[in-house]
Amino acid sequence: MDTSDSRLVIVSNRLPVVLKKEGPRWTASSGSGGLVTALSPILRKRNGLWIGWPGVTDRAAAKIDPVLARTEEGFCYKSVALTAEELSLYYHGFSNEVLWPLFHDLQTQCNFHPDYWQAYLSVNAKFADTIQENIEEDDMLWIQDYQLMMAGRQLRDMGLDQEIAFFLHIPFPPLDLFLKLPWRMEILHGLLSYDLIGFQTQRDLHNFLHCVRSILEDVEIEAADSVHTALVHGRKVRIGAFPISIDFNEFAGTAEKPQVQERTAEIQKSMNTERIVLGVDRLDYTKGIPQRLAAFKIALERYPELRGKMSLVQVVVPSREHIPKYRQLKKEIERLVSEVNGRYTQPGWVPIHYMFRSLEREELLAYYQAADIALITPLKDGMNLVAKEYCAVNLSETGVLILSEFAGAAQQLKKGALLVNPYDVASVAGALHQAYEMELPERQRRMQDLRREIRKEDIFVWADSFVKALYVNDVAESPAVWTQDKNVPAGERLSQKPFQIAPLFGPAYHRAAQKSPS
Ligand code: ADQ
Repeated sequence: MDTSDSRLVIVSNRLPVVLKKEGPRWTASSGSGGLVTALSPILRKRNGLWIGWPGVTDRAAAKIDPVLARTEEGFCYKSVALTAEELSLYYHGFSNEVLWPLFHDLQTQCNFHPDYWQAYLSVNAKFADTIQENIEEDDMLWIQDYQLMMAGRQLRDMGLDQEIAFFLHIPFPPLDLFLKLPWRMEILHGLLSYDLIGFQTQRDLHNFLHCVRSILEDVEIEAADSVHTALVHGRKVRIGAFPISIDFNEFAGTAEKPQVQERTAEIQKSMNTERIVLGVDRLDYTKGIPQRLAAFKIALERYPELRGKMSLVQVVVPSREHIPKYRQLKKEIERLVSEVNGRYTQPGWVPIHYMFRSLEREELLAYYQAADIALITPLKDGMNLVAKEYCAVNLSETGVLILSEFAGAAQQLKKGALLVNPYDVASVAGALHQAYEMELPERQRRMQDLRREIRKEDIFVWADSFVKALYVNDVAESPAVWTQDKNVPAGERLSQKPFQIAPLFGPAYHRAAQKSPS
């Protein structure tokens, strides 16, 4: 089949549109963000379609479709209506209380409620229904992220044989953690229903292959340099690492604007400190904010020369506050901030400036630019775009990036960044001191290196390489993707030896799981 002209259909939990109600009328405008920026040109070229939940519950959603049809993107949107209950169990429940913590290695934060799984399946089926109703014969499908891992399986059960790709934006956990998931077999079978599976990093890819080899029978894996192949009952599933990135030129260009430059200078002046350290995160326990504050406190304790000279600006974007764990986290952050400030504030100098709100885009870029040091220390992160955005905006090329080794971005940025273990708060404090003392030539060399790397592998390279891998159905012709170490032969990078846990998963178990997902 010649697929070169096929239409591309993107499916994600949320549509990238901002809906507003003015009186009785709804209006829709295009959302911002890396994904929509990267995919819009491809969707326009391929006369594409984007399917997802519009962000309002089902009663309003009925009125949304005509509004979505009127947006001027050059491609179409189609909404999937969800009830408040579905949203609560599938999105807040299974997606954010089971998959999110487990896939970020934080198993103790999981709530494996059985009702969540049923809701996850039925909402994935709802997405599959909408896809089936709107898809045409030669369409290519690209499904996004952890909320929709079972949609492919449900589409196959409906008899759909189109090419379907899936990209996981969050990490894939190691075997020992994945085994804790009560629905591990179903999820693996679900993922293997896709034709192409993309992960953020080589580590996630290896974790997935290790789980497949250890848990499933009858799946053969052929390792290759870029995209690997799993043979699943005669079907070929291509699996690769495609690290997502940012629109480097757009970030750097916006940072050059006079109003951003002016605001940068204002921020620098108002902080009244020699070095500004910046942390920017959504409120989330995966971002390691309390550990970061503890590290900053240790830095002030151990290196008294930093007092009065180095301030931390911590921006936290409100998120998921209806979940008790997130409310507790907010309280913990506020307690730590006031403890450090209570102890070290001096006339005219404050150690931590804390903001709990979302910033306008240009304001955010001014903070990036004003910062001498970015302190980005998630306990685990799929990629972490903030790290890349900070570097793109650092036009002076004098900033220092301190980055968690558990952020996906660390694999690409390890040469220029100071990598830290976020749990080792004393060594994070040491890295802060090292960044404070670092001479200009070293800072420049590192930042130039970081910016070169990010410019070279921007969001368009990511989207293009993934879409090409989807359209070029031959592994040998698939575009090369970034790999951890190109000098190590693929066969050696991937352990060929399966980890044997077969007694746990005998034939009866496999037969039962194959019958799932209901
Ligand atoms: P997120 O968990 O949302 O994304 P991240 O990659 O850091 O994490 O992206 C956050 C985005 O929010 C950035 O683009 C940033 O500019 C924006 N932002 C941050 N602070 C802001 C503020 N105060 N005001 C306004 N905007 C702000 C998920 C995964 C990540 C993965 C991405 C992309 O969890 O690991 O990198 O998807 O695949």
